Amino acid sequence: MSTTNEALRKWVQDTAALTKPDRIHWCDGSDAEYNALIQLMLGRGDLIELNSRTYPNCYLHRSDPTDVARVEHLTFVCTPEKAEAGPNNNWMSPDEAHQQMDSLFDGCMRGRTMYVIPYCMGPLDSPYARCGVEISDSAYVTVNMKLMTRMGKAALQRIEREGKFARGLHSTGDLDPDRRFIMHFPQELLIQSFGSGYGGNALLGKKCHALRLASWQASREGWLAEHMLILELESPAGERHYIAAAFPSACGKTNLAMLIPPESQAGWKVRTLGDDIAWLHLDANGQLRAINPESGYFGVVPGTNPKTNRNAFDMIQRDPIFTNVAVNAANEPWWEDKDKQEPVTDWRGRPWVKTNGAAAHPNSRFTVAARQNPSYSPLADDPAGVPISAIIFGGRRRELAPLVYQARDWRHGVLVGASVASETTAAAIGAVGVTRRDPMAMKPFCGYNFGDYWRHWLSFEQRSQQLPKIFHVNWFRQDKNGKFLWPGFGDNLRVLRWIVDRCAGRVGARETPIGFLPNAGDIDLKGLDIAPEIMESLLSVDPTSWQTEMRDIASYFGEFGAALPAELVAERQRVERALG
Ligand code: OXD
Ligand code: MN
Repeated sequence: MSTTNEALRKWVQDTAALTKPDRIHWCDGSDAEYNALIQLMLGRGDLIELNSRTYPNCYLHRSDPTDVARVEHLTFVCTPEKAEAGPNNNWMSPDEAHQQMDSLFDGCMRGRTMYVIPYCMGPLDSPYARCGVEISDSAYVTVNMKLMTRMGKAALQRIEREGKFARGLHSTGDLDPDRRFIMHFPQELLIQSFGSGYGGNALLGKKCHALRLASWQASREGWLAEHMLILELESPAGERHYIAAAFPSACGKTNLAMLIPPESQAGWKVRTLGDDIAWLHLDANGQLRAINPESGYFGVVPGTNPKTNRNAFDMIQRDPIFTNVAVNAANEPWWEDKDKQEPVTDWRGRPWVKTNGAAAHPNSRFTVAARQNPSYSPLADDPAGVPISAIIFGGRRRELAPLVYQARDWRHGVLVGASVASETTAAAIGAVGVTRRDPMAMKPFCGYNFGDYWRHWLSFEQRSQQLPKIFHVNWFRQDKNGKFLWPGFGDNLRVLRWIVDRCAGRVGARETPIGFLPNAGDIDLKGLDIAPEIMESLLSVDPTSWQTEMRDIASYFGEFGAALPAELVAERQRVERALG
């Protein structure tokens, strides 16, 4: 197999000349190809078959113990000018990065197969979708790309029709952490990733293409590429709203996108359009519409159980690839908080001993096709996407941020998004539980200067009269003893209901300096055992703490110098003044 697209044919040829693989395999995306690759990896020990009676077609991959999460410190944006990448990114000049990567890629595929993986991010027939080609020497990456994207022949046909595609070159190299780099060249629509076989570092359609390159492209073309889930909320009367929500990695996007209403909320339905990435475009009428560029989930496994997320739990009973989970005596995948059983083998394949810490790696993952989700919305395949009523930002914050508040307008909403802070999680290498600014949950994923990115967000105000309403939520408030104040999970529906009621103009609110908060009694607490004083503290705004927060935001914004939009400075000052 080859291609009629001359640029692609030449790139494959040049890449083969550099990396010197033994074989080149053009992926067609068929099930037969997937099954053959699974067999190949089973034969090599790269995959382990799990109990085929209780977990049919499920496999376990153990990654190198040094290669278990995204590596933000080794991820670079390589633009001609440093200011284009901004203080929010590591920067290297394109010349230097190319030189360094060329020497790493030189001969790195000797003895290996080079997979050419054409993929489409978004429904194949959507004008909002974009194609890419990943070249990789990893069969694990290839099968994951089949689950996560529309991969193969049809994507190649679209590339041949349109002539446009992003290029991603990946090699696992020798997995040496000192020779590991994830480079982005936005102006060349090019990604180069070396030395990691793990998720967001290696499945280049996801964070590298659909967020870093796409956010840069979107800023030039007038749309948004965001780290957001997309869900459909249907009321008992059949009214439907579509909500996009941005939370930092491992803060519950998958759980919210697959929410199961508690018994007391009979008749409400949540359907999933996406759990990680949204591409948002204004249509001809000024309505913001969203597509999910992905077609699979790469979700965090620990904590998934029938109580926290029955849909996710059910959808991974067959067909997923598990990465870095533990195994029980019945050769079934096991992870913390799955059930009361004991693991026998930990994520590294060692006999399980309690003193070694978690049996499954805290960032262990499942990869599964989105259609397996019981709450999957067929609208995820609609080329026109869905109309968004509300955008939600949120973070993991023990203190300060109330359960929910609404920005007073779009400009204030941009400030709320730009001010998001959250405690770090195991999704990236580094300390866990440290609060950091993570604007729009895009800190690790924005492919250009945040100052320019916020300006781009602000520009939507001039382009539409009917933008979505913007909200902030915090499911993670704790008391002095570290106990969560809000039950979260299915009960978050109660907050979503207030949000759509606000969008529909059906409910009032209390105006505060930080935005609109629910009036007492406006969040439906039927069937929930929560003390009134807890609700009061979940919905309180302490002006002194918020003044400190506003000063902290000012000092963070200061890092962006002249790139910081004046409107955002003025908006922050307005809120600070209102706090007294
Ligand atoms: C992810 C992440 O894997 O955000 O989605 O790290
Ligand atoms: Mn993510």
